[in-house]
Amino acid sequence: MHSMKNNDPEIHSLIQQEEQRQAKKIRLIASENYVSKAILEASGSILTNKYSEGYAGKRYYEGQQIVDQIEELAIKRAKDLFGAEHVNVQPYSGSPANMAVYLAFLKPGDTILGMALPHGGHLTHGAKVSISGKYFDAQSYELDRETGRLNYDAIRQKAKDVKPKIIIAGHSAYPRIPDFKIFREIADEVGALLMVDMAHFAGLVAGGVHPSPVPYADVVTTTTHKSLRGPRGAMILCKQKHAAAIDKAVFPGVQGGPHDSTTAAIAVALKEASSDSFKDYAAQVVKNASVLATSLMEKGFHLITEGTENHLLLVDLTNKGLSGKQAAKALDKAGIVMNCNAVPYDTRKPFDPSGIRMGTPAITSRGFKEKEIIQVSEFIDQVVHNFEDEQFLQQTAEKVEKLCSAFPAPGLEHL
Ligand code: DSN
Repeated sequence: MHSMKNNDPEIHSLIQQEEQRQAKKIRLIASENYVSKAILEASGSILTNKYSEGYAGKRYYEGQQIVDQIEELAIKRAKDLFGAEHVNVQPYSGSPANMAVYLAFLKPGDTILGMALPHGGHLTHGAKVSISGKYFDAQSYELDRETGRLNYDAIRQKAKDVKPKIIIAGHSAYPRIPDFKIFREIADEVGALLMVDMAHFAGLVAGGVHPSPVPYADVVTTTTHKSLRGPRGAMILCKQKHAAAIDKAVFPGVQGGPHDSTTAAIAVALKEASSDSFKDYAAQVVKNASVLATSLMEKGFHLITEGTENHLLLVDLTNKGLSGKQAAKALDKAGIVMNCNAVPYDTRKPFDPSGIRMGTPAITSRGFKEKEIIQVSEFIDQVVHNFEDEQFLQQTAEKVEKLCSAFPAPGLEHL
């Protein structure tokens, strides 16, 4: 970043500080990761100079000889990796991707049915504060009060009651594997389309350690930067019969020109995700989450659904005597970064809920395995019990930094 150092030392210095932060902390935000140097290079390439509204062979501006090939390669790689009939790689991120699906199939006021936000749904699945909840009649299903799991009988009944045009599965804070076949059956019973937002677990699907929603869903949306370990972007995968509606909804419906540098970086990420080493990575992500869950439960932590089958854990801290925000703040000071999170039927407010969410994609990318995960669980346990002891938090941060220094993160090996 020599040019930036000369041209804009302030931003240069801030990015360097962020590099240090990412290198020295245990990053457990379930939706974050470390991308490879190759993906960073594509993201920061001269493709950022190009405008390319439209699709390959049908652009509004000229000079698309190279960009068309890049976008077609990204699409081919996504189709091959996920077995999809049609893929659009242009959405800027997950929220615009989901908006495009609604635009493709809905009119304002139509009914959608998604998981309630406090139960692990995403903002764009119909939360009242989101356009998805303001422009549509957004109905929601909740998790079972006893088990914390999806209750398919209740979802079926809700679908019959509200008759949605779209049912949304795939969630942001659900530690279990949804049954896409049952969601398909429910959608068929009420004449709805099935949309699966696989943003969180796309990398696990790519790595073959999570069932794929692609055979069951009319449309699958995903970000590319979570467990899939690509750049900040998104894709929409769909059946061929929906291809024209989806493409038209992305452009010109929701967006203008695609970010070609991101498209190239998505293509690189998809190549990486097709490798055998990515299969090993995905398997280790799940193994690490499972070990972290077991180790925390042994220490008296209450995990929603008593464990995990994917990359994330949701912990209710009520029995530990501190809130999710208090825990997340203390852990951050101790070098362990995660987010506070509502738990199902939470009695606390969303900004200071009862739980914390953590995931293993990023720490697995830097090579943490079972031994390090046990160490992480011990750090978390100790911090939760000493959350007001600033000196203890500082000492833990030093231990965290030492552990991290033995596991250089992808893209940050130069530090
Ligand atoms: N913000 C993401 C998450 O953390 O789950 C979802 O978009």
